[in-house]
Amino acid sequence: SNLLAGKRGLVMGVANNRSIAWGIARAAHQHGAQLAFTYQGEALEKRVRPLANELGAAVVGHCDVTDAASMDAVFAEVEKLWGGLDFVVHCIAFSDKDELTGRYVDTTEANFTKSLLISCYSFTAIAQRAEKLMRDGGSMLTLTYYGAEKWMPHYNVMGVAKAALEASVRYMAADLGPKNIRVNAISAGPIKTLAASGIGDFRYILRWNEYNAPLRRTVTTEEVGDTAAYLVSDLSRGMTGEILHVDAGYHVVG
Ligand code: 0WD
Repeated sequence: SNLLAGKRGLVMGVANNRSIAWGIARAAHQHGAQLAFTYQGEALEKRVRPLANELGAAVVGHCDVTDAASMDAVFAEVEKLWGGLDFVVHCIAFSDKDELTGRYVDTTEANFTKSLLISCYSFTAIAQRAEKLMRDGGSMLTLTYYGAEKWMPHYNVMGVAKAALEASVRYMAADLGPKNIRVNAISAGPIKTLAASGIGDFRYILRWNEYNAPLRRTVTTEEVGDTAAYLVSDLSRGMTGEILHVDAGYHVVG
């Protein structure tokens, strides 16, 4: 379709072809969006460049969200490329794998700080930069998980980080609404990605969702992508500060 024709979107957090960010990019591309990707480090650059080429997307450079200069640089690239921006998709999270098992209460200060910085504050830091380029309004989107709302086994500090991320969606929606910039999140059901493989007993969580979600299955990155296309499009123009569950309905039973 041409739902997103004329829209320019920055997609952050493609690691490989299983990434949720890649599912979102493909959906946005199908609906006519122009895209730009960032990558984190040289190892991922090798994976991201061919994926970007598949969609005719630009690659605007290395971005590590713990390095403000690298964020400034990619937004400067976006401004050079397009002169403005219509949407940004944030698909970035991190916790030390050793703390994605066992008890939350044992979280170290160092990993707490790093997890919250990368998984929560980075969306705010990106919003600060994207706001300047969204002169005609825009849409900002992040990814969250049900572990923000309820205790989930092994999710630990990530659950606390996602709760903070969801709160930041509401605060930024209020701050940026007067500029017609909308801020929303998708709460995705579990999907086997690189990041997810760090979570203890992840296969059991997938199986549990298959047995218990209303649709009796898990979701795909394509399904998350289709909802993302809606959220970055004008079809959702009356929505902001929303957390939409794309989880085969698990949140009504879990
Ligand atoms: O079940 C799942 N997979 C779910 C994921 C369910 C619900 C939500 N999510 C969220 C994640 O928490 C994350 O916010 O979706 C988002 C995307 O995650 P993903 O697609 O599951 O995982 P992946 O393909 O690994 O992409 C995450 C990427 C990183 O990959 P790795 O695995 O190399 O850490 O986040 C990026 C990196 O590319 N990332 C960073 N980017 C810039 N600076 C940084 C950083 N410091 N750290 C991680």
